[in-house]
Amino acid sequence: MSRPPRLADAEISARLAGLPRWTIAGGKLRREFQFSDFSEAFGFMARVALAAEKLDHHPDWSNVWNRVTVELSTHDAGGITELDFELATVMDRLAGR
Ligand code: H2B
Repeated sequence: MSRPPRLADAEISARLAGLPRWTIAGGKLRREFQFSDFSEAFGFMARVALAAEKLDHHPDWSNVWNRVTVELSTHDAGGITELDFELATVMDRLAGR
C-alpha cells in the first residue's frame, strides 16, 4: 500500500499544536501514556491494535506495567507523515485524553 509523503518540519510543528501531549524525539512522534494499572494499559493497547489494523498503520511501542510509551513514524516513508498524526489522534481518543 502506498504511504503519504514525509511531512516537512514546519508542517509537523503546525500539526503538533493540535496534539499538546506529543513531542518529537529522534525523528518520531512520541508520547507516554500512564494508566491506573496494567489492565487499563493493556486494554488500551488492545483497542489501539484494532484501530491500527484498520488504518494499516502500526505504532512502535513498549509497555511497563501501567505505562505505554509510543513512538510513531512511517517506516515506508522514512519519517513522520499524516498517518502518524491520524494514529496519534486515535490513541488520544482511546485513552480518553
Ligand atoms: N506502520 C507504520 N508505522 N509504518 C509503515 O510504513 C507501515 C505500517 N507500513 N504498517 C505498512 C504496515 C505496510 O508494511 C503494509 C504492507 O501495508
